[in-house]
Amino acid sequence: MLPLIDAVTQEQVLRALDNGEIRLYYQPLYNFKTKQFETVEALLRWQHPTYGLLLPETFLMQLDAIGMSVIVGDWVLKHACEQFKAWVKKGVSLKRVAVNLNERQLREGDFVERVASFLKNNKMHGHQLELEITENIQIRETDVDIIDALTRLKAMGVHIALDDFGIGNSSINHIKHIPVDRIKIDKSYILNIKSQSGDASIVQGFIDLAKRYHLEVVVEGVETYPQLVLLLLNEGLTAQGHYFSLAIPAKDAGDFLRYYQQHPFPLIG
Ligand code: G
Ligand code: MN
Repeated sequence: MLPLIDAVTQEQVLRALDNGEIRLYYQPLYNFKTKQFETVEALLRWQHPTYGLLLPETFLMQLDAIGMSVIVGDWVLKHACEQFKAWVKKGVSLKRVAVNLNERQLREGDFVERVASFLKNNKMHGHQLELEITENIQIRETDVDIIDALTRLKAMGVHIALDDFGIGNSSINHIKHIPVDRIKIDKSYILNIKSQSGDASIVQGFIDLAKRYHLEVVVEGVETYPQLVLLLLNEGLTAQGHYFSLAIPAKDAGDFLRYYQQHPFPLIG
């Protein structure tokens, strides 16, 4: 586990956004059915002058504590949409860009309108954006405002993914009352898979469950060929992980996508 960074001020965060220390990396997701990288997930990184390259888990709580999570969340949405548009303009064939949401963003009264304006400003269709909701955002059936916002987003064509599936205590409940398009099985399950371990059957159980609810499945954290073999046994999955690509800067992600539009991804070797 990385150390959490010390107290950070609003000014420092604004400056870091401004001077490019806080930036987006992108990780492509491979669809086994179409054999294409159809989605990229935008992932926040902070190239910190003192601490080096920081992953979001080391600073998101700090942002939240100083009331900056909505500002940074909106910044991510805006930049991911702009990047998507720039790729499309350059002829990269990409179905959608995925963005991680935080709970406060989702609870803002005008969130749906803000998403609509980011889409409009970048001439994007709703279906070209995926919003990932993490399992640790507790959404109850009584959270009518959130469920209403998600329902309106879905009506705009926006895809909704349930991130970190399986590690929260409400995974199954969530897929029952949130309008979800796909689940992303948490990487901890796949990282632990060794032959015949219980985790392989848990992953299979999640896949079967998703099928019953007609949801797409993304398996996260695929790093090795043996992990991939398990996934090849199921049809139509999408996979994400270091086996395919790390999260990489936008320029590299564009090159990667363009290359694999023309060449099959070598699943073996
Ligand atoms: O919670 P979420 O699924 O959005 O987290 C994505 C994080 O997981 C990113 O920081 C990304 O770099 C990391 N990640 C992506 N693929 C892999 C992988 O194959 N192995 C490991 N250990 N981490 C990964
Ligand atoms: Mn995610």
